[in-house]
Amino acid sequence: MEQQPYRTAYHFQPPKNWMNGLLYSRNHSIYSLSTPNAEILDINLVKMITSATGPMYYKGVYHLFYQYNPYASIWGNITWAHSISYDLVNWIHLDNALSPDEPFDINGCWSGSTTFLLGEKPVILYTGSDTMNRQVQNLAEPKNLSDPLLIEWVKSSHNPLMAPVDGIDPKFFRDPTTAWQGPDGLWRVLVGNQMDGHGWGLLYRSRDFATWTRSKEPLHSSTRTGMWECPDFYPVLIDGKDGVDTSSLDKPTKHVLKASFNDCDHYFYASKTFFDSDKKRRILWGWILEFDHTTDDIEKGWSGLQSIPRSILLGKTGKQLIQWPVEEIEKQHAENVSFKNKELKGGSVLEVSGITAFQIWLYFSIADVEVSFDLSNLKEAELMHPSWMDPQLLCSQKTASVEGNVGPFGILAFASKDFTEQTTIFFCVFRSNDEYVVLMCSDQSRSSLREGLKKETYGAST
Ligand code: DQQ
Repeated sequence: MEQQPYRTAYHFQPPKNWMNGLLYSRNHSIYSLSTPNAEILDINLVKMITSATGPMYYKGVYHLFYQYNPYASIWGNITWAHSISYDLVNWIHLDNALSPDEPFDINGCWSGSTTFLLGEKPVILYTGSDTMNRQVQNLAEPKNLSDPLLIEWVKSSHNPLMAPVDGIDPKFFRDPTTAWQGPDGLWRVLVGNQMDGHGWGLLYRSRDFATWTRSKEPLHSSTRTGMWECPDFYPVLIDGKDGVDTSSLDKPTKHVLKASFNDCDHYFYASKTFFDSDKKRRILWGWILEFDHTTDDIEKGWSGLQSIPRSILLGKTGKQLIQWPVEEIEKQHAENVSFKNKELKGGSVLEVSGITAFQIWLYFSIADVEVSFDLSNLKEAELMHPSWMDPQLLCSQKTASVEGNVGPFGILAFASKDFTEQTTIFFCVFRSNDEYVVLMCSDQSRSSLREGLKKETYGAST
């Protein structure tokens, strides 16, 4: 491990090789299912990046399936790897659940989702890249339902269940969501697509989960998006913190529609949620695009991380989602370093000592930072210009080094001694009407001196 200082301590990682997964969302839209053709509120939520593929909870066990290359630390030979956990922190790696070995998936078992059918039977819907490199949707079922580890999976003899016909481009037809059941008893699923140069969430319906018919209208499409990868569609309680099952009909909910667009993305890519029926929460996983130059990845022997799983719920305004690390993470806290009442003058830096070198040497460990800033000059906050609608853009313009009236202030993580390398998480406060708006940015532009790496700036506002 001394040779691998950047392997993580409790972010999920396979022991070696490439992983991509299931989680990011550039654009979370929320709408109410009670309205037919409901109005979509684009809220450009927290921006993230990840690729998990079908997480779920079954008979006391958390399952994480993810996109995996069993042979190398670069993308290829895509397989559904399978790990299980009892606490979402410590993981046991099992045999791969799905390998590309049938005509309908011989070129890869790509992303998909799990769904619980009646009687709590979990099934997998996934995209296969077939003998002609066409993307098709397939079904797999557990061999032995009484095995809580669900080690063996059997591919359906009906595969493929959905093929790219009627004008669907076979290169842009993938990543089925968790299916949900409507009041009419029909199952529905979304499949990501690109048609006429923009992104779509194609809707399919089925009575028996084997025969699927494409609906005339997509659930949603947007000319502002490219191919929809790893769409996710799920309800969130309007009033309350509990998560709800994807097919839930009996509670007042709004629905979240998320898709990932590969031309640009944020903290996690290809994110995916699942409903934890034990603790009644909805948990979101994301693939953190952790990769170096290909030669470096091959040398280090691994690439890709999962985000820390986080509970997701609707914020008080009803327009934003709130995410928070699952409570299990807090139980991992060991050393505690705290201080109070430190005054920070403009341009000054306060070093937090006592949590770094030793741990970093052993593992690339986590420091959970809880910090409150008391601002004496809030009244001086700059007026927010009406054109500053996109927090992502604003963060890249108002970088950590652009001085404002209130901010930037925040945290310099992984800073080198001379500050030439640092990852900055910073805040700026603005006024808009009679309210304060807080802009939160994560600025990777100085994270590494190495050229040619992805160094993004992400942003969100409250
Ligand atoms: N990766 C998968 C695709 C998906 C993309 C292939 C998301 O199914 O669209 O590994 O990262």
